[in-house]
Amino acid sequence: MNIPSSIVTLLVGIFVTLASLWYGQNHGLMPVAASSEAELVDGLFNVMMTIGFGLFLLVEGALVVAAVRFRRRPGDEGDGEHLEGNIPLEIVWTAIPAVIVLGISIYSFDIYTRMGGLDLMNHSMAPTNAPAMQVAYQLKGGAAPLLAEAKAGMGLMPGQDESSVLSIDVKGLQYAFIFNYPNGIVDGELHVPVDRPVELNLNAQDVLHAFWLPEFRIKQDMIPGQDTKLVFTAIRPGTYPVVCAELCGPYHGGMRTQIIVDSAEDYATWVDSRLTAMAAGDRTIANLPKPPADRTETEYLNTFVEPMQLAVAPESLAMLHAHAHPSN
Ligand SMILES: [Cu+2]
Repeated sequence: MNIPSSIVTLLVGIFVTLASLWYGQNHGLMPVAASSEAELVDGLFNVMMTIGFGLFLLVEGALVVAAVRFRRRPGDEGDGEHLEGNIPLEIVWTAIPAVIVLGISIYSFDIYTRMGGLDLMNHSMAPTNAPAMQVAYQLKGGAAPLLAEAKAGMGLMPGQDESSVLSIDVKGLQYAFIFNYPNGIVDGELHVPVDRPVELNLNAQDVLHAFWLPEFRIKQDMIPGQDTKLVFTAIRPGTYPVVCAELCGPYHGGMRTQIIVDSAEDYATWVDSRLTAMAAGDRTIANLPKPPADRTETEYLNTFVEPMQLAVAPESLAMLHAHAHPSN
């Protein structure tokens, strides 16, 4: 049977296209998408997986076909045919990747903009709490420049209402995240209501940390002396991990907590329960990694750092205690 090669090419093209489109939607590489930002990022990621899988099929397919079809036959001791250059083919395989890369770069910039990545351009941010850094910038540039005031990170999505934003301060320290809510609640876990933009103001107390929400597809450095921020909108109630993604010391691997996405009513109930507990005199920070009952915080933390001949930074403990006894 002799099928014309144009038909074979057409069939291969249809198969590769359909297989790539299917794989782009069914690769199963991402955890659940729990924020509106995650849907945008996944859209971009799926397009890249579609293109990448199509290229994989074409390249590996050509390799397998060539290995079988042009294999050395028994008794064939001759050289291969001499081939040199093919200008139209070279133009095609240069132009196609160029178009793909250009397309992905435009699409990814569009996603970045829609996620609020350019928000810091049109906002005047609260000044950083880093006098040393401001001085450094001012010495160089004279007038206080943009960088000392703007917070790097993701802002509001275009069109989102600034007045609806729930703003939470997050402090990273060896080895915990501490969340300060607007009404004075301090917690070791992040509680947010669903479908409402949340702004996290990130800061580190001791060393570089990175605040990562894998299910929300966002991550931001936490930098001592330089505030950063992340704005996101949770779209799926549930409990998801919060992970430190910057090697920050010997117990870095234990620097995780969770984000609890509640309905608006459940979130209000949680706020009320915490406010009631605080009014009753409970000043402890809930949900921090807990030392066993027979050991103090220092002893507990030292079990992680003693083998490395390191000490717990006294400021870290002071920070915990300052939150535990704000009246002192
Ligand atoms: Cu860390």
